[in-house]
Amino acid sequence: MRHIVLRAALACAAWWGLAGCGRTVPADGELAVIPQPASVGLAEGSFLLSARSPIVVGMEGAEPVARALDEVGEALFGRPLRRADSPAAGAVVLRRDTALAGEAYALTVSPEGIDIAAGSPAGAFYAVQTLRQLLPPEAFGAGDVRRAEIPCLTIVDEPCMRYRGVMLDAARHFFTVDEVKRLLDILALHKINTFHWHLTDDQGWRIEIRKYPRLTEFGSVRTRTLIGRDPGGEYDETCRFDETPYGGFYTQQEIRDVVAYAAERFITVIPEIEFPGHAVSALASYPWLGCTGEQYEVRQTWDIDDRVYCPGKETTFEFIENVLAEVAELFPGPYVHIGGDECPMTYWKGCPHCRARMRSEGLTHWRQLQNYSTARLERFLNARGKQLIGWDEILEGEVTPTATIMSWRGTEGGIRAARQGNYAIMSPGTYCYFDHAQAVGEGEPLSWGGYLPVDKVYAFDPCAGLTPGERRFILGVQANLWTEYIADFDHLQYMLLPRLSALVETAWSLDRKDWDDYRRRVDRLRRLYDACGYNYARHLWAE
Ligand code: TNX
Repeated sequence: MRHIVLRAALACAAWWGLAGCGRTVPADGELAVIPQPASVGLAEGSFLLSARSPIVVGMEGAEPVARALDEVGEALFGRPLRRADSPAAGAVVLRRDTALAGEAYALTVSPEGIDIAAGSPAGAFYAVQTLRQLLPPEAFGAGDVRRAEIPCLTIVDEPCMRYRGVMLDAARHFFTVDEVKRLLDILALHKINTFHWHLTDDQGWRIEIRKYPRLTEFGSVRTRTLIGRDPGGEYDETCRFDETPYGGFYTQQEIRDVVAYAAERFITVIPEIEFPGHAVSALASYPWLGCTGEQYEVRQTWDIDDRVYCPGKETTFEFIENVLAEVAELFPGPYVHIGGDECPMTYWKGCPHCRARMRSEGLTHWRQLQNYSTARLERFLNARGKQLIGWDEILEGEVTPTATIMSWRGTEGGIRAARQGNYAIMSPGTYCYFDHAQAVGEGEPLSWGGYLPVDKVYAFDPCAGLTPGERRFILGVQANLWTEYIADFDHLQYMLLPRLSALVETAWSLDRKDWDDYRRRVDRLRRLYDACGYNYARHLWAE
């Protein structure tokens, strides 16, 4: 193969009249794409992509794809690629092929150029991400190569799951707009199509809500932060705190900016506004939201908190619906996540408003008070054209047939949801919690607990225990980055990579998973990580 490539490359270079001028980066000779494409057919020869290769946008809505190619041009040659109106020799052509499904693509590299046919611009975007992995990784970031060699081939590819997500908890620790954008770049490279943004929690409210300014003026800052492992409720003098006030939030303008940046990468953003639990930052801002009306501080430690919204009072629903109305406006995607996890009912049981609500609604179990609230918020969101997602706790008691379940306490919630006809996203702690340690030993940063090495991530089967009929209800999978112990973006990348590359083979190429082959391919991918300057768990590879 190698000599064929070389011969063709020389022929190509001669054809371009460029032989001998400038630096040419040779192709690797070995194909290594993650996630593994559905079919790869190698052909003889290679194509030399150069700064003179034009892009032909022959598909409506594919401008963002052309801009993604521009980024490739900038990384390789130090400048974007130019546009041409009609296919010419050496061009990269983007065109629609109605025979292909929405996210599917066919990428053909021949000595004459690159042809990208796709069912939609999203498919073409994924073809570009594949292309990036076919280019010599060393060339990325150099910005001064003249030509980059790509082997001739045809790749036909499409994902097996329609939901491929990553969640970022921006509440426990805050990540700037720039960092979120860099995260979105990483997700795009891995063909992730959903970014779940956890925006509120006990330790901080991170999204500007015009109607309730105290949420960000007051609720976005905690006066200090626990350092070290959380003892779970017992906070005595042995606990150490960083006494620096910690805060941050996104303005509505910044949210719009991130949503647009994600859309350019064919990533839908799902906002999460926690209700009725994980709410201390909201209650600290507006004490009337809680059962007792007491003034709280924004939480400074982790773990679960008893202080939750009061679903007995109408004013609580007025508040959360006003918040969700602004949120629904900001995020054009189909989903709004309302949390729903880990909601203790301690305060409800002693609250006259909650008791009155139980009576007036004819509820007999306390958990039904949460079911009542979820159903009410779902009606509100549906009326605004949105669908509700909640963590699997919303299945306790009863759930409406139309809510989507995010299964985190194992896959049981997702299985139960699928059996009763609710859509589900599989994100079990056992395989998808990237806040757990990926290695043991000295030098490993403090993590939440749990051990999730990359081979375990790879082994995840989200459809185990489901009949083919039930599998239809599994929309996909998601990795979760909870950030109690992840305080900066470098550390965040370390926790994410390379585990994300393992998970995406489940989301995109489940039937083609092969651990040994993945190991070979990820070795190539990490050189692209290096070239892009991403931080990852390097020690997982023997040099
Ligand atoms: C459980 S997963 C939580 C989070 C924590 C996480 C730590 C879920 C819905 N709730 O509040 O950050 O565990 O792994």
